[in-house]
Amino acid sequence: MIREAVNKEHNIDTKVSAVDLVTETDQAVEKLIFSRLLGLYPAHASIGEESTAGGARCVLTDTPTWIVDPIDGTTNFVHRYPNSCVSIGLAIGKQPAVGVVYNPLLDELFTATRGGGAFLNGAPISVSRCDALRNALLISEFGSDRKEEYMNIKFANMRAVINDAHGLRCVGSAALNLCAIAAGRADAYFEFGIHCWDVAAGALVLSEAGGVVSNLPPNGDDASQHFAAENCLDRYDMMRRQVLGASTVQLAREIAALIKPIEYTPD
Ligand code: LIP
Repeated sequence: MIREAVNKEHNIDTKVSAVDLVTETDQAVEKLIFSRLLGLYPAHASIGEESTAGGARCVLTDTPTWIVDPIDGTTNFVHRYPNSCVSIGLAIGKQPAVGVVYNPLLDELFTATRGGGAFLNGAPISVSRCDALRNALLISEFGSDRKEEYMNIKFANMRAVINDAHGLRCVGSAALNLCAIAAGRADAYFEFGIHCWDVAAGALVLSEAGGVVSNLPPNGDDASQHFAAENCLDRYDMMRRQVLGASTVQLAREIAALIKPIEYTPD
């Protein structure tokens, strides 16, 4: 549906801000996914980007919950920049259990199950093992919130990491950013203002590929303590609207010590 729709004229609407875009394809894809999934699993709960925009409650409970972003990278989709995907996560007991991220334009399917590894088109993937900022390719995003105070922090964070890093990319899809780290195509990604549907699937893909997924330590806390545990996914709260994903604990720790978290109101 996305591949066919990308070259057609879009009916573009806006949501929370003038740059928070939605098209009829986002809505149609989400409807299709939920009708199939909830038809198969009627006792399960659901959280979807477009359902939430339409007024549905966005609450994560212990009930198995399908968390769906029908097009992650809607701005790319609207502009025909080939970096958008469908993101489907299943959380059980609030923990990511299944993650599926599909970029139909490049025909790339990332999958993961808890404890079962991570795959790209069926082949196992793993992170780069980069453990120092001076060797790292980074990804971050501005998101769709243009509030001056937060924009200043986002610019300052990018400024804080770029001197030492090999480079910094903004490519417009949180789920694909996490999968890029998982596949060793980049080494770390951080963003503030994302939602649970942007990260539910990609966080598991990255963790299963051997990477680190975490919230940021609150301002002033010691980053080295925060990243002491190897498996941070257990403690990752996807409702907190922030993510730091990295190939290694050492790299996550180095970045966390340089950037300032933004505490958005949780989902
Ligand atoms: C987008 C993200 C992107 C982020 C935007 C937005 P959408 O998702 O994946 O990385 O910067 O704020 O959340 O709106 O295209 O599904």
